[in-house]
Amino acid sequence: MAMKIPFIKSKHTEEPTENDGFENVPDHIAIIMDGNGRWAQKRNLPRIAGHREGVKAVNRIVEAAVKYNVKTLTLYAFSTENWKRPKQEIEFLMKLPKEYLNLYLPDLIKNNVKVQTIGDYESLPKHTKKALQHGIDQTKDNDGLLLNIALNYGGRMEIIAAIKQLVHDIDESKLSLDSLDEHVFSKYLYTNGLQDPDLLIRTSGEQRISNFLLWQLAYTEFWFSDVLWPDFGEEVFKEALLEYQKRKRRYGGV
Ligand code: V0D
Repeated sequence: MAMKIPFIKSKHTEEPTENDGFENVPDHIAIIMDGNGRWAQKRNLPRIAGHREGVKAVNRIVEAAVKYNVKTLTLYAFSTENWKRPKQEIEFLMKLPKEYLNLYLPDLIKNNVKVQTIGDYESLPKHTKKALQHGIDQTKDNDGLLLNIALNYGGRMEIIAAIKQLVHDIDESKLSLDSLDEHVFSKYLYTNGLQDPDLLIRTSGEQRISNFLLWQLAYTEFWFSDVLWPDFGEEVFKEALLEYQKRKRRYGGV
């Protein structure tokens, strides 16, 4: 018989955290937050209105992830391909980390959430880096949910960057080619130290991985939803958890 786990203690607050009896919650969930533009289009609003609404959905899912005791949440916020978008849209997007943190940093701190980023951080605008650095600094000692924001991230680029560093280390005799294996290679990725995602969620009906976490998704369960990201919330998130639980049960018996 499967055991119900009605309460999970949150380390920070010492308050028991309700998790609705979910067992086998994925430790690491990655999400491709798609459908913001379509959400806006349907309402005759500019695309940026969809992005802004998407920020609220991020907050809902962070809160749900805390509640269900997820350890790591990796959100695909901006891809290396997104630089091809109109300049005005990019400028708006680059202000969203600050907008998000202005609204929600106190909640993140209260909920013991640690903010981190993966991707090419250096080529972001200065003001974006400043906002991110503030969020990272303010939450660096937290040990609850890891909120991992993929920003200026591309999976192929990540692998190339890893290989460059790896070859450099071989040149400097810090690494021998003989010792190279999957475990060693993964240390050169942005996700160094993180476990691979257990579950990938993509919203808005598209069923592709779009250059997200190419190496890390090798054994990940995929779950797709037609719901547009700005409409995403705890209810749909729970559906994904339930489906994940079912799949695990099926394979667990074999
Ligand atoms: C736009 C939908 C939160 C996807 C969500 C460009 C695209 C809203 C953040 C964020 C974005 C949260 C915490 C943090 C840094 C960023 C965010 C971007 C876009 C980057 F520490 N939403 N969000 N960042 N969108």
